[in-house]
Amino acid sequence: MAGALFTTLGLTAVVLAVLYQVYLSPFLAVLGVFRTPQTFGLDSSTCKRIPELQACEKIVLHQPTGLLYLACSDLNSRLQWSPAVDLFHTSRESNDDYVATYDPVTSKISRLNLSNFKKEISVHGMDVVPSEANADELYVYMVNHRSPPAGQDPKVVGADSVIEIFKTKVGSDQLTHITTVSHPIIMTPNDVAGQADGKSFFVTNDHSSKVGFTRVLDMFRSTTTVGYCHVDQGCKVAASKLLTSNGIARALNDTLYVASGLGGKVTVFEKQADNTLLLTDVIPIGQALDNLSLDSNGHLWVAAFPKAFDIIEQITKNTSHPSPVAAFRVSVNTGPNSFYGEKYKVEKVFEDSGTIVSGSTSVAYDAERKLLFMSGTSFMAFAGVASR
Ligand SMILES: *[C@@H]1O[C@H](CO)[C@@H](O)[C@H](O)[C@H]1NC(C)=O
Ligand SMILES: *[C@@H]1O[C@H](CO)[C@@H](O)[C@H](O)[C@H]1NC(C)=O
Ligand SMILES: *[C@@H]1O[C@H](CO)[C@@H](O)[C@H](O)[C@H]1NC(C)=O
Ligand SMILES: CC(=O)N[C@H]1CO[C@H](CO)[C@@H](O)[C@@H]1O
Repeated sequence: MAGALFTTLGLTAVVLAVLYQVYLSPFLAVLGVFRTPQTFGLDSSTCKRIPELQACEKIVLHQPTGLLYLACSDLNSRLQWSPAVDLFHTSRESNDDYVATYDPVTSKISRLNLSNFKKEISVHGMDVVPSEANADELYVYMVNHRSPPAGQDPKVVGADSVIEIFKTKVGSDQLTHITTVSHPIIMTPNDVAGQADGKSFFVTNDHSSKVGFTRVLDMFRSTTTVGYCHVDQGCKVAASKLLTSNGIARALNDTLYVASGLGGKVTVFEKQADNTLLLTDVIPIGQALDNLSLDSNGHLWVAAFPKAFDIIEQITKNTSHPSPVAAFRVSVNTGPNSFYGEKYKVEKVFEDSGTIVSGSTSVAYDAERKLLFMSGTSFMAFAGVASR
């Protein structure tokens, strides 16, 4: 009997060890539970903080002018209403959110006036795309986490999230609303990659349901999707069975990159003629990831969290809690290793323990002016980075 018991115990230990190796260990590694963040690549003397711009979750660079478009909120509102992290402490969406431009040359911040739009906006992911007809005209695609219709409890039904499409001119202080796209496929939108026609976009869903326990299981299962929507034709699922989809970025040749937040990797897709996405590559990064952006050299910039639990603490509880940050640059490998199957070169450009920059969720690189911009739920900063 004792022999059988030991065999059972031994087997259980083996099963647990295998489970640990296969599931938990890579997960804990990505989350950085045992990681000590490095400190390099950022110099506080060349960094500038912009205290007026707080809680800006997404920044988009307009490369020709160097102007930045930011989707911002207010620290306190973020702790009250953040559907992506199950914060519904108020029954209504935040009414302090706004879109601003920032000019790094003059340091001028302009809050944009939303015209033809009477509702509230609760921002999250955003994309700014020059129109294919006129490069001075920009389409702005925005996630809007609206509150559900009156009488419905957001804790029960979740947010009524939609994508808003606005139009603006480069440098203008006015965003003119074109349309609201609401569809069941836009369920838990996180980020959006817009097309130059002002009518269509890809959107990532960061969970498989708006509320409930299945959202916890989403951390371990490949359950999230990327949707494709066209204002005249509706939406469809463009890619599915993805792990914790987060930021999305589109290259001009219709390659799309989707960050897998807890997977610590970037998935690469080619857009097909029917607007579905074909998975072509997976780029391992090894840290919990957030938003992505492409620079004009075709390099992909990835904002990452060396210590995932610190950013969770900062986003959901204490906006002053320091959260280490890192940025990675991904380029096509042209060196000798490309022969051995390393198609992409992944470089860590900087890492900081949270003293200079803390909790950055979005990074954008101006390759012409050699300026790196970072924004996060609790701050914004920018730094000059040597070109390599
Ligand atoms: C915003 O734009 C509308 C329409 O042009 C205008 O009536 C309003 O005064 C503007 N508001 C601000 C604060 O500029
Ligand atoms: C598409 O563009 C990206 C970014 O410039 C580049 O890295 C990638 O190799 C291109 N893909 C194809 C299939 O040409
Ligand atoms: C928030 O974090 C800061 C920095 O670690 C700490 O000093 C402060 O006591 C924390 N506040 C709360 C309410 O825990
Ligand atoms: C588009 C976007 O903002 N995506 C992520 C950026 O970072 C915040 C904070 O972690 C996330 O909540 C967003 O999902």
